[in-house]
Amino acid sequence: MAANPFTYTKAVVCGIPASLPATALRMEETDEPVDLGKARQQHEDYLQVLTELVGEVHVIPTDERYPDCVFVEDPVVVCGDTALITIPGHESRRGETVAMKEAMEKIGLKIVEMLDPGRMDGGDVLFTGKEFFVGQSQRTNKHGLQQLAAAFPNFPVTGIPVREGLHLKSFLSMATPNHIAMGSSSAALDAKQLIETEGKFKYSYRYLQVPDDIGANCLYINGTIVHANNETFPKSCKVFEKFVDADVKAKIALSASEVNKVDGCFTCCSVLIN
Ligand code: CIR
Repeated sequence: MAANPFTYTKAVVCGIPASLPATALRMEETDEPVDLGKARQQHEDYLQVLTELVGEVHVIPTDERYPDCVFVEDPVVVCGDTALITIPGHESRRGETVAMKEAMEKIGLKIVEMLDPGRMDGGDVLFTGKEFFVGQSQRTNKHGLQQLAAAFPNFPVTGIPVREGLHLKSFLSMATPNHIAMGSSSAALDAKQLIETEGKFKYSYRYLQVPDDIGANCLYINGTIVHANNETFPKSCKVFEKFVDADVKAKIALSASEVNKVDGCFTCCSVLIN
């Protein structure tokens, strides 16, 4: 029997390199520098929560050559027992795939490697448990989408243009097996509309709309939602706090304020494995 897609037994993470504050990629230059100590503390808290929720957490050694290496979601897409090693859309991130492939092999997953000219960041891949939605962004192209469809032939795949924001999951993520958490930007609303027209399982989704796009990025792990806390996105946090659903046993609020400054969020800092 196929595993429940939202039941996880393992996670893969990577620490935060000292090179992140000065050299991680960012869409917009902000005045606010990343506080490395705070970023590492927030990541520790995140790791602790993951360990409590999934049990087994594999840590890829931090690599100073790759300032964005903490964002482990991007060099791989895992579904069931298959790991698709991507070719990340930004050149500076391509070397991250070497350590990721080793980690996936060690865990015993079946490896499929993306081929040129495919490009994909895992942050563009939303798996609903029934089908994939793949952001067509600056980082993920149609060849990447086609190769993902070939790697996971049991699931329908639909492309969603991402015209604003970095990735599809910069404004959408799964809050329960049936709820898609979404932000309130026009990009988020357009994506929802496309899911409602093109999604093969469009009638099975409900939406949890929050005011902030990054505030919509959450994790749903073994019945617990991990979402942005009151300090980072107070209005979105409130929506999660009020949300009640039979599939939600618990909620944990965390801050990812420092990685948020370089366009990172909760989903991007772990790879979850059934
Ligand atoms: C980047 O631009 O690649 C990183 N600074 C942020 C990547 C965030 N990844 C994700 O949301 N999946």
